[in-house]
Amino acid sequence: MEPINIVYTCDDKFLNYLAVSIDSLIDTMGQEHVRRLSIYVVAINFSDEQKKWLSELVHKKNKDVNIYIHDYTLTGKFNKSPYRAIEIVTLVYYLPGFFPHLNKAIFVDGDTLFLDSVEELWRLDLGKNWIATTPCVLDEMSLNTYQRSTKGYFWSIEQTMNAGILILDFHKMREHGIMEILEEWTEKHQASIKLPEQEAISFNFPVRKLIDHKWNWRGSIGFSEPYLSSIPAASEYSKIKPAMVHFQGPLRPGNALLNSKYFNFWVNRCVSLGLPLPRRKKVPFNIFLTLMTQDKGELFKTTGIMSFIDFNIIRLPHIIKCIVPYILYRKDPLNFKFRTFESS
Ligand SMILES: [Mn+2]
Repeated sequence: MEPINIVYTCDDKFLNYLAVSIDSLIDTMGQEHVRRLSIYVVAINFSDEQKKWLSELVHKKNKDVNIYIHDYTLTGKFNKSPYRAIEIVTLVYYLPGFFPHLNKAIFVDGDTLFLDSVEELWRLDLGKNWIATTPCVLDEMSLNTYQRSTKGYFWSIEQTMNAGILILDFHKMREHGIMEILEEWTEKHQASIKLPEQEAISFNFPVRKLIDHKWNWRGSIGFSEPYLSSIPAASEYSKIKPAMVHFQGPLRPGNALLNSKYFNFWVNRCVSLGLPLPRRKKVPFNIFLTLMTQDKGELFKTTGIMSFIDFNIIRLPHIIKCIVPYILYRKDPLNFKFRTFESS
């Protein structure tokens, strides 16, 4: 049977996220396909102890699953960029070189949680494309706002992308010199880049095979790009039954104290792996305001053209309405009910 290759890039500080993602990946595969799983980790600054712990975790779960750890040392590449993790997020360009024997892989971000078997996604036919991605935003309204996050220009929803999950045809990447194209573009534009690898891929390869949103669902707690969209689009998004949940910083289950279904799934897995739960913090008032906003589309479409003061005058009624709930949230964050788009 053909192996199913999953690749992660991760630095030592995110080992808990990586472990939870891999744990959920194996658990959701099912007897029939799990032995096909080969997990590749590009590991930055991992200690020998950490590598041993991760390998043992995988083999304890299933002795037939392979895990390969490829050490990587940061070199200070693209260091004119204000984006601190640029070298880490652009490692995806180099994967075909790191793993010369592989012809195809699914790249997965570490801050993810699988809820369904990735085998289904592995079967997606890329056609003539070297890459498949999920769009970042949901509708034209969100596109207008998203536009302001970059120097480039997106002319369609499909052109935007979120790099939480990518299907990569390594063979085509080598054949078409994709690494060289992306590296050269990033080198040239590093100083003004905002989302390094996403912009490099989006602007150089605007047409890609699309992956269904359920494979990179970012709706847990309303604080991510899908929520810049209109209420109808966000509401449709909320009905998706996720096959993989991608947590969005700064609101990740490892750092924010929030009452949220998928956060709790993550926390439970983290604890079951014997990992200490990170010190999580209560969210500040400004983020609380965003989480409590019902009509996010209306709110966000104005932010780019308004001053900070005008923006807050306009939402003054919302701010006032949130004061008492915030006091309640501060008292008991894990039982505070947020209005989220998570289906129950
Ligand atoms: Mn992520």
